[in-house]
Amino acid sequence: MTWDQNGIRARFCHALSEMYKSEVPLYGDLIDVVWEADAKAVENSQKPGSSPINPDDVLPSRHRVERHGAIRLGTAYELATIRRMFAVMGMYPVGYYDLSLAGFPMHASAFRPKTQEALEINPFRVFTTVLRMELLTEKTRELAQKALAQRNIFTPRLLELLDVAESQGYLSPELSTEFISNGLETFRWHSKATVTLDEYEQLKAEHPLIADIVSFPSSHINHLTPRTIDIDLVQQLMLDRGMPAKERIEGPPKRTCPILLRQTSFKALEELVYFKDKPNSHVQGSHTARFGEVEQRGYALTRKGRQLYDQILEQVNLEASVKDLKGRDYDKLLETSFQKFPDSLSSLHDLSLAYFSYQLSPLGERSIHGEMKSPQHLDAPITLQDLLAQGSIVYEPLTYEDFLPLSAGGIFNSNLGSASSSKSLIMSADSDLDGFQRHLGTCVADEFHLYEEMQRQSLEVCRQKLQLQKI
Ligand code: OOG
Ligand code: NI
Repeated sequence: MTWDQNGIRARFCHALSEMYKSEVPLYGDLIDVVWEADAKAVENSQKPGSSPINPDDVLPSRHRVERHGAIRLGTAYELATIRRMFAVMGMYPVGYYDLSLAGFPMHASAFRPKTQEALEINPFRVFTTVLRMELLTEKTRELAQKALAQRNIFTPRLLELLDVAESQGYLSPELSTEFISNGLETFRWHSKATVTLDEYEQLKAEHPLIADIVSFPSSHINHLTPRTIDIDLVQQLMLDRGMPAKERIEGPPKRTCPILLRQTSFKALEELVYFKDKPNSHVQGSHTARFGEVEQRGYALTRKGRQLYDQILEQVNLEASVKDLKGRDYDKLLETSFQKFPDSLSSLHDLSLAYFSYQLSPLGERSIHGEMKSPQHLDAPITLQDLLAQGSIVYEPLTYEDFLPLSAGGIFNSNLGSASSSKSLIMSADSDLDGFQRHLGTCVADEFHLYEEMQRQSLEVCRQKLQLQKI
């Protein structure tokens, strides 16, 4: 029996996309806009003087199916169980995100595939936050605990299937199909709240996200984000079509060599909600939770690159707040400040600011087939620099597969209602990786380590092909 975790992940991602399209029609419109923008970007790139984009890199590849989603959980049980569920689809927790830094009583990890092959097939990732009960006031904590204890966001059949998958090590095709349909229920929107309107208001007054996490019977997916190759074009098309787009794109400025992640979104929808009232009756109210988002992914930065990025961004934000710069003025400052960040492939490589994958060039390939004198015959040890200078090895940047929720704080915030009243409690909190991992039941992987391994392995393949002792 072949155990096709990549296939289940791809099918699940597709099914989720179909479900979300029916729940949030504007998401379907956004997908159309992304298709149009990508096709235009490819067309523009064929014009003289532009650097051409190979349509094969965009059209049939991972870009088309690539999505990330976000869910918010309430308890350790929910976190540990979602870990088991994602593991069936070959998705594992990578990175720890302390959201108290932005005033949210939550911390998070991203579940995603870890290997290059799995990412190539379908890089579906889900940013998963969990509430930090200890950061709530006592009254709200009690209310949250009571409401969360009464729900199970997983169907009984899903829990059985997790046991089967874990005990036999795979799911048959029939069970995989059942797994997908049951799994979707965890992410589905429900307009019937599990709390009263008063309780909802109390939760919301402390922080709107607490109300979003605690008040419903599932952990509804709050956005599902497609990837584009030209986010500036998508932003323009969204505005042209009168979609309720955010004013500016979050993340680094537009560059020749894109780095990390740029994101924009359209505003959260106001949804009709039926709150609990007297037995068997409901009162109507509303909730804003779900929004549309689009992203453009750039290169993965090394720790050194990330430090430089954070440092520049911090200076920008400081200066912007002193001078009260917003919108275009902020973007201008961002652009000029980021001129300090090298913007050519060779400088990013030579200064170890980004991660790369190495490959033999056609020249390098010929050398191993004996058509050229192969480098191992040289006496002196060969360095990577030598091989690059000879042209035997070439490199391409690794894509950033993770998140920037704090730089996308604008997105988080633009989609929330009123500000928090317990911010001071949250703002003074320490991060709690240990607590997160304890609740998760496993360690989170270090994202820098994963990229470094990919880089190292690609070089190792080159070394073996060239039959060198060492590079
Ligand atoms: C998670 C937001 C994080 C992103 O793209 O940075 C995220 C949330 O709103 O729950 O999806
Ligand atoms: Ni997102």
